[in-house]
Amino acid sequence: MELSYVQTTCPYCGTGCSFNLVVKDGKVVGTAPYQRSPVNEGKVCPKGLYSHEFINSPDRLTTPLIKKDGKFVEATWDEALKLIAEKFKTFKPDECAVLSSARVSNEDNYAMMKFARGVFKTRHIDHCARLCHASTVAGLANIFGSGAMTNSILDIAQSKCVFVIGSNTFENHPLIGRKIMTAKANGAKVIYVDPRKTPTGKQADLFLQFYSGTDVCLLNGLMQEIIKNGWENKEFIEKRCNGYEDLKSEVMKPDYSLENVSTVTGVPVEDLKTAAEWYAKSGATAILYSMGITQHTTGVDNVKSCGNLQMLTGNLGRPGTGVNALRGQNNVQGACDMGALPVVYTAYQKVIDPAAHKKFEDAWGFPDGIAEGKNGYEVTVMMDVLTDKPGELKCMYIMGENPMISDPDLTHVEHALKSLDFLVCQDIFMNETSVLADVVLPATCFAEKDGTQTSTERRVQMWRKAQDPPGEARLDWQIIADIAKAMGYEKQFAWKSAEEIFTEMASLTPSYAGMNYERLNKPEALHWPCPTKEHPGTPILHGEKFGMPDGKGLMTAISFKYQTERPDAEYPFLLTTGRCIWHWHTGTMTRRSENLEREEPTGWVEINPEDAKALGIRNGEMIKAISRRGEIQITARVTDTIKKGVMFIPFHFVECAANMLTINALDPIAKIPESKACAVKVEKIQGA
Ligand SMILES: Nc1nc2c(c(=O)[nH]1)N[C@H]1C(S)=C(S)[C@@H](COP(=O)(O)OP(=O)(O)OC[C@H]3O[C@@H](n4cnc5c(=O)[nH]c(N)nc54)[C@H](O)[C@@H]3O)O[C@H]1N2
Ligand SMILES: Nc1nc2c(c(=O)[nH]1)N[C@H]1C(S)=C(S)[C@@H](COP(=O)(O)OP(=O)(O)OC[C@H]3O[C@@H](n4cnc5c(=O)[nH]c(N)nc54)[C@H](O)[C@@H]3O)O[C@H]1N2
Ligand code: SF4
Ligand SMILES: [Mo]
Repeated sequence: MELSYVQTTCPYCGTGCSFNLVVKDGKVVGTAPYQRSPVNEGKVCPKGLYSHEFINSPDRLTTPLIKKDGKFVEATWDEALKLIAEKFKTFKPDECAVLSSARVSNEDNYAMMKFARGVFKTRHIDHCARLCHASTVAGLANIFGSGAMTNSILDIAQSKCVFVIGSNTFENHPLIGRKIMTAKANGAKVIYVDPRKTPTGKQADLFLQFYSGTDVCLLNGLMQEIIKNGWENKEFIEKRCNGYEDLKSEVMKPDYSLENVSTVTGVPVEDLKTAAEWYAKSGATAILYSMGITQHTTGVDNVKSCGNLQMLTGNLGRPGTGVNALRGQNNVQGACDMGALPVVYTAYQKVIDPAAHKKFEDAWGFPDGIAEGKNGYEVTVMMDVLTDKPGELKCMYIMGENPMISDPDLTHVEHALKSLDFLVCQDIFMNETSVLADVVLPATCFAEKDGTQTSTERRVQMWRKAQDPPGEARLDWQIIADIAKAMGYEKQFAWKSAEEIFTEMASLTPSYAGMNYERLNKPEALHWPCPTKEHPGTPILHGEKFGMPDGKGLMTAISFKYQTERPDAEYPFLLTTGRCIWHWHTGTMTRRSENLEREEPTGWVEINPEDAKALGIRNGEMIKAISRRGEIQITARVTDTIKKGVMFIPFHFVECAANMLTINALDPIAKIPESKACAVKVEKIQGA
């Protein structure tokens, strides 16, 4: 039988690799290399390689499901749409909240944003970027005027010193990890800062193993050492930055002497000295960071500190430098760009700006107006409002998110979601959240649709349809449009294709204005900002000036603060959480992939051998991990890759869900939860 090949973009991480889907008899049966993408040059990681395995899983949702007497029964689209439209119409505007999705296309997110603001007329729209890079979006916008990765993936290979902090690049952005190795092969030094010696750490020339939550202390210490030695880039600071004196007066405090920093972080003084010297003197140092920096109550502070260090050493706006915030989900950059956030329309046009509000109101022409130009609630705040202010939020429409595994303190999330009057979930699989829904809607996955997604380096790339959806499943944007039409908004949702949505979106979105499907349909695609049809796109930001009103970057004094919950006599260990290479978040896709599930069939807790010995715990033993929020049973993995006093649990596994333990403490500005630091104890299971 003949095989056909459909080029597409990976549905997993923000690296944005391309590959071919192999199609036989109208069904996707495998993946094959696509050599011409400059991002991954035909290579993929295991998730990309096996991304065909979940597509035709027998568990795919194939018809709408309506809950009757506590049980889901199959329904027709007509029944489901009628019920949803009738119910949705009964709520007042701000009683509804929407979770959009970093898993779906730009077109799907734009449709959901328009639905939230124009049909629900609610201010409350957000998505998982809140749990992820909310600190980056807020922090970098504040100091550079733009909240995105400054340089491109290819550019990392040109770096002379790669400083990786709080990113396990080799497991979580493996094809970016490959660029680090290219830089290393060309003579770059790699410095790795993490509580765990991960596969990324194993490739480093210098590994600073430190306590979770002490990032600002460490970064301020490096800055003090740089200034003491006169290694700062005076010309860059003078010409391109404001705030140097503020920054200097903070980091030169005795608190950040290398001796003090060593005590707080647990890193030897000599290693801190070497790091500062390599960093400042390389000529082109790139910072790569991800969740180890952002997921803290000090997330915005941590992000700004990374910016401070790069401004101090003049490592911005040139090849091989930059503040490279590695975005996580395949389209989290795009979902933010599309305005699936409570404070902005597309391209970060503020909802509180009357001109922006009017622009969208006029363009969309809703007969009865769009949501007031006021900020809405973040995902994490929605959950708190649901439990703390009964009756304020009553209805939720969730597309492609699974907060019942991914949000902090799951007991709290369960209370929150159960208090809703009406919940609609739209997904490709039944998940831990949709079991709580009143109606579940079957969506199409990446292999069944055309559309665009925007990778971490702001590169906008295409998805291409390779097979028909299973059963009655519909396109995400189509479902949103069907609901809108059933509620009386025919004209505003009359799109016939994803391309039509893109055209409408681009006309309202300055950084995408010069893009269209024809221009994107090339191996290298385009990086935003791309303001005109002639513009070649922008791989590196901040070349000559920053996006601030006076064009200057803002250095800020950041003082070190500990995390909300520190270990104590009762809960003596620091718990951090994260990922492994084989699995994706809440496991809906990777746990349905035979080859991936076989590698890691369940979760574990990493414990340092000295701690394990003191507790009498053996490698492979089932134990209890307990926090003030809850407890789980989980297998102990005794390993010297983790720092003494720290424990690590991957959050992918429902049977030992890390988020039963995590704390719902939020960064005051970004409202991101502190997923990377709370206090726990572990116990042997009696009789085991
Ligand atoms: N295989 C796989 N890849 C993924 C994902 C996945 O689920 N699976 N998810 C994607 C998504 S959405 C995201 S956001 C990215 C996340 O990518 P990463 O940020 O790389 O992922 P994490 O494992 O959450 O955390 C990174 C590292 O932070 C370290 N860390 C813990 N606490 C601290 C701290 O206080 N400070 C510092 N500096 N480091 C600390 C952890 O030990 C871990 O090695 O990955 C993306 N890629
Ligand atoms: N403890 C702890 N918790 C964390 C983190 C951590 O490091 N530690 N990391 C946080 C981070 S960075 C993130 S990004 C979040 C991720 O959290 P989530 O976004 O909740 O996790 P996913 O598993 O990616 O869930 C996405 C859902 O989308 C569905 N889906 C996939 N494709 C499609 C599609 O095309 N259409 C539709 N409609 N649905 C689709 C999937 O089946 C799945 O149910 O988790 C956060 N939670
Ligand atoms: S590195 Fe990311 S984008 Fe590339 S194949 Fe792996 S999961 Fe997909
Ligand atoms: Mo993420």
